[in-house]
Amino acid sequence: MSGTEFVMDEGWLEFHPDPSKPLFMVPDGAVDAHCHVFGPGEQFPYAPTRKYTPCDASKDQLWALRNHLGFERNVIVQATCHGTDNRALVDAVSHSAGKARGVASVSRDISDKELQSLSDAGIRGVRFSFVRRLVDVLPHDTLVSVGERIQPFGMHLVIYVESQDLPELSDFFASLPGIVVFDHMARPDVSKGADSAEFDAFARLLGDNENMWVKVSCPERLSVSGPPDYDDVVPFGKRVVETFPDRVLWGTDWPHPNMKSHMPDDGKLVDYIPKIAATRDLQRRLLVDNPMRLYWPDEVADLSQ
Ligand code: 0GY
Repeated sequence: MSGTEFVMDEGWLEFHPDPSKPLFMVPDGAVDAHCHVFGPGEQFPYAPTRKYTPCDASKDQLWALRNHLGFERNVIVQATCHGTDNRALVDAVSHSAGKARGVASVSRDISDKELQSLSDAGIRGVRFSFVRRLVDVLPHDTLVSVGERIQPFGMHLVIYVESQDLPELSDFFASLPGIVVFDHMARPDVSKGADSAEFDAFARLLGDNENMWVKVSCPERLSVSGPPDYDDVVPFGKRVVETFPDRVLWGTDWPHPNMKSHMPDDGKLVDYIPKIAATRDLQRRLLVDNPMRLYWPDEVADLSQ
């Protein structure tokens, strides 16, 4: 499909052209554990089933951002606009000199051979979205089946869900095998407050299930008070980081798909980190120890010898 021209959706914002240099210096070896590559569409066409057409965001642009922000590694997450065609993701991970791992999207009929080849390429997780505006079918059966089949490959599940759907889905998520990572704190309604019944229920779910991890990412998506401080999201991130310091991850979410209100300055997003992880110890666990354990377990084992 080379030569296909993809036109970014109207109302879409391009990623920040010139993010500020963060004032907060991330610890050595920090991992941006949630970001995407998009296309380029001409080389890696977007899925016919996609709900949006993004702006192209290439691996080289991602590496430039990584270096600018002071990070060392990336976990690149397959976004719904690429469907289950993981070629752009695999291409980026394969050309990262070991500095990136990936989270793919797969269909139920994926073979063990294909899973093995994803694993060989550096894919460590499989993502399912329950966000209704992004997918047509909520993938219950597929998730159970794929969740079981990925375990021998050392992969885990990543789930994108919104808080209003958690009461209905929590028992189901608790029945899943292996590590289960929630994107963006399962998108709480921040206007309700971090001590709301809704967020208490999410904290209880995490407390009851030690296999569950959380990305404390995307204040820019969740905030009502808005940029650059995203103050209303801080109590949510802080609560999760302080209660579950060994099961949290952080990511930029670059290039910020579907952000229509504003486009965040990625440097300011990095400056948000010490507000939710106030000590060097919490920062190191959030940005280095946890993502290394999940995505580069072989290197962590080497270090401890
Ligand atoms: C995100 C957020 C979004 C989109 C996707 O897979 C996706 O298309 O992840 C969103 O629209 O909230 O995680 O980057």
